[in-house]
Amino acid sequence: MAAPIRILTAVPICDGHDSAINTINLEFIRHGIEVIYLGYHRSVGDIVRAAIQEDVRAIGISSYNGGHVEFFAEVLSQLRKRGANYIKVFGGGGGTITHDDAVAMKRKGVDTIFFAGTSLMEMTDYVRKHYGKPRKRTAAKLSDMELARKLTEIEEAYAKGKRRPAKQIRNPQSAIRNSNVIGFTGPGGAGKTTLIDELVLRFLSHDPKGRIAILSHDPSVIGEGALLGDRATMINSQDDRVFMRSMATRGQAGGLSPATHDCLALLAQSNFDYVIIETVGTGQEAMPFQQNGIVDETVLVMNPDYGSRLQLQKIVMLDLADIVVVNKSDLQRARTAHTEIEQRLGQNRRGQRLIDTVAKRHRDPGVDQLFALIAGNLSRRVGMTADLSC
Ligand code: B12
Repeated sequence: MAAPIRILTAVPICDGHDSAINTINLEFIRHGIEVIYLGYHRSVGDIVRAAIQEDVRAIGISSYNGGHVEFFAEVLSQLRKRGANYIKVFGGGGGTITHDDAVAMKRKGVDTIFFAGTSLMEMTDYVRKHYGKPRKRTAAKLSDMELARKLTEIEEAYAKGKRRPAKQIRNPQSAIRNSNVIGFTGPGGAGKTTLIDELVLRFLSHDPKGRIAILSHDPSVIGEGALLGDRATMINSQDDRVFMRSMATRGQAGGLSPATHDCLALLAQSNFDYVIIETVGTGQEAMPFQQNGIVDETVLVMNPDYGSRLQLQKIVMLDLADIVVVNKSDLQRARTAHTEIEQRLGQNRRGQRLIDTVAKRHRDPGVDQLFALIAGNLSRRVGMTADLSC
């Protein structure tokens, strides 16, 4: 089976009109397209970086607040400068983009502009017809571009049922073992993505030259579309020192995709100081990181509203995680949640750490504590590896 078409959608900077793109995203997904949604109020740089890292075939921009002629032209110019003009640009903006504007935009290289009254089906057919097949691409100019393409190769090999690591991954297991890979899991809505974004801010300021990779997952059924929306939540991770890739689970249960392990191995042997992997929102039975050596540190992010104390006995990850986070600890039930989870972890006698955070709050002391703990644990691990190899 061919891998789904992947496209990126976004709304330009200073524009909060996201209702059109939300509707269009859903229609694309319903027709088997994987949509990486970057959100609204996004700069040209953010859009181009994301398109290259996600290795999409096209960028769809929804623009209502004016300035579209210049904005679309700048996206095209930045793509060209980075050697990525194989990525196509299209979009719409109801009646705010006039027919004359659209003519000028097409002259500058925009594929097409959709006007008010166009049916959703017409737009989906356009995407399938024009972006359905991979395009010939020039040699990758940037290392991020090369990496992005290799990740696509791996995903496509799995989609075609050829389970094999890409030729560039010689030994996926050893590649993963030698790096700082942190796995985040937990139920949907617990705030994993926001927490990761806040940790990224701390990693970036702690190490002014460091680079981070994020492998983020959202659910999908095999052969169907998916909304890959974690980038829309990210603020600090919109940075050239962060390489982020969004993956759909493509029919695999448990929180990760069939291609995750090989993609992670590739990232782990690339030049990143930290690799963060985020699962989809998981259920009680999920053990996403059980596969040999897949991560160095596991963090389970919980919502204080998990139900009764009895529910805690059923969450397998409470036995396996190195660190458990009660996020949204400003909520009323958080204090009770902390006590109950503390008692539950006590039964394991593994010295698992429990931390309360409010990830949505800037400079949250709980997130600072979590960052210090993860960074400390990982550097101890690296130290241990060095000792062992002596
Ligand atoms: C809904 C709306 C809002 C909502 C937005 C809700 C939301 N979360 O999106 C609210 C009320 C919040 C709002 C606020 C504002 N709005 Co307003 N808003 C609209 C409105 C009524 C509809 C836009 C819309 O969503 N249409 C639905 C889509 C599905 O249909 P469509 O627009 O016809 O688009 C078609 C195609 O173009 C295509 N398409 C669109 N985008 C894309 C993208 C891709 C990739 C593809 C393939 C296709 C595609 O899809 C449709 C197919 O038929 C328009 C007026 C209008 N009738 O267009 C004004 C309008 C866009 N808003 C306007 C203004 C001025 C504002 C405010 C500045 C008002 C204020 N003073 O506060 C704020 C700014 C908000 C912000 N932060 O940016 C002006 C813009 C003027 C301009 N640029 O020249 C308009 C045109 C109203 C007007 N006549 O004055 N707005």
